Amino acid sequence: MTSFLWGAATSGHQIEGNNVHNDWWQWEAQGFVEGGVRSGIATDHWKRFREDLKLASDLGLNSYRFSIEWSRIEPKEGTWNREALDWYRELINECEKQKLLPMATLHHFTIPQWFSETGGFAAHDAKDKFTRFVKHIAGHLGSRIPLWCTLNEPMVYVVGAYLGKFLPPGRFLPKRASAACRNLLKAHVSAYEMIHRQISKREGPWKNRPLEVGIAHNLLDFHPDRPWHPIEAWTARIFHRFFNLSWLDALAGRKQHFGVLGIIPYPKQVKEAIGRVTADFIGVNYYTKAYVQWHPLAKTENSPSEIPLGLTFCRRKEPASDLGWAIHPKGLAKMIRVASAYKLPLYITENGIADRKDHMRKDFLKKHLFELAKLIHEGIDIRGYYYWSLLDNFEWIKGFWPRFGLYAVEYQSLDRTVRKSALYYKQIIEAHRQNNLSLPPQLACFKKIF
Ligand code: IFM
Repeated sequence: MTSFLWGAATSGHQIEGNNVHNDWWQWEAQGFVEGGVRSGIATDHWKRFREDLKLASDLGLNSYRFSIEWSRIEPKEGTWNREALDWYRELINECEKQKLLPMATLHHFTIPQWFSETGGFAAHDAKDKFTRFVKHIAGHLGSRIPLWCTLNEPMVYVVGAYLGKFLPPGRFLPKRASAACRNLLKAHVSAYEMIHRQISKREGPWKNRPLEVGIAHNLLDFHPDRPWHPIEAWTARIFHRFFNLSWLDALAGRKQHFGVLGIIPYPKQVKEAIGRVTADFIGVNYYTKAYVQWHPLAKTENSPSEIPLGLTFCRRKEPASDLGWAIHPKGLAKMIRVASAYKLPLYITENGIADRKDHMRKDFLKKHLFELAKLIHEGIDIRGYYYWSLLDNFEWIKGFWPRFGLYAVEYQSLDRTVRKSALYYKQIIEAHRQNNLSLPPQLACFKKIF
């Protein structure tokens, strides 16, 4: 019997600290993060990972999603760092000890500085360099990792790096955006094959579980800001197709459409992805909705000035997180339905809220998990839920102020304190377990708590 995976997710650069060999480290030094903040030692997870995994297990979690930082493993091109590999080996040992099934992500926004200097994922040989790293990891650590995300949020990555300027290199370069989409798909397909090829012998507590490789894909529920406005209505549909569907179609072996007419040139098809399915599951990262705005002259924080379009993530008076992202649980159900049309198993690889005071998180969890329970009850094959994030962490261009954690981190002392909402999450997990429910969990179990 496969039990439902209850997890929390993190990423290397956001928690480990001292990732001095990646592009973010350089970008932070150039002052691109709000207030000139730098990731520094972050949450010092590099030293405290044992304590942190124990905290995860204290909440009753049975899985942990983390990323393997390429720049630590290969700080210079072709130089493999043994110590870093050993650290990840220890992390996996600790997962096993704490009974947390590991889900590893191989690219979570950061890239080694040397790779960025050769063009990163916009360069034609990106796939080969990434695959070399994947081979190294799969060969050395793979036998004990049953679940893999080759890429985290490839569309957020491309938009942030080459259109929206919130990830390095942070320039408006539509041709590179197009090339990066294509190369990321090539890299994914190659990593997908490499992991399956390289890991023949499985070991550890999950050795009998099928090896599953997918991506963690961010889906946004797009709406026109003014429903009557024909350009906004049309653009919302185009963005849905570009941002949400293009990767799902590509993973399903369908025709790829990584372009937007008049903005992002359509790249050539990646032949090796056509006519075959290159994912064993789809990971859904869901947070909020996005209102598309057409304003030929105005410039907003979220709108690159080069195009007359902007995005906002909530309307005035709409309940929203500290980051101003609308709380919209129905959107989770909607996006799961979109992904489920591709007939692959699903994991909710991220869902969470920035809520420093912890006064919205409990309700957020309750409403999103209720939507999830209904869909599982309907028969949609959803195999796990990972809350973002286990700990407060470095929220990229925003710095440390957004607080997503089940555990609050006090950045002076680095003390971790459990949030009340995390105890609520624990209660849900316990109730689910006590009812001894196999998948799909019965709604009754959730109703007891709701
Ligand atoms: O912190 C990020 C994470 O790195 C990717 N998904 C969204 C999270 C919240 O913004």
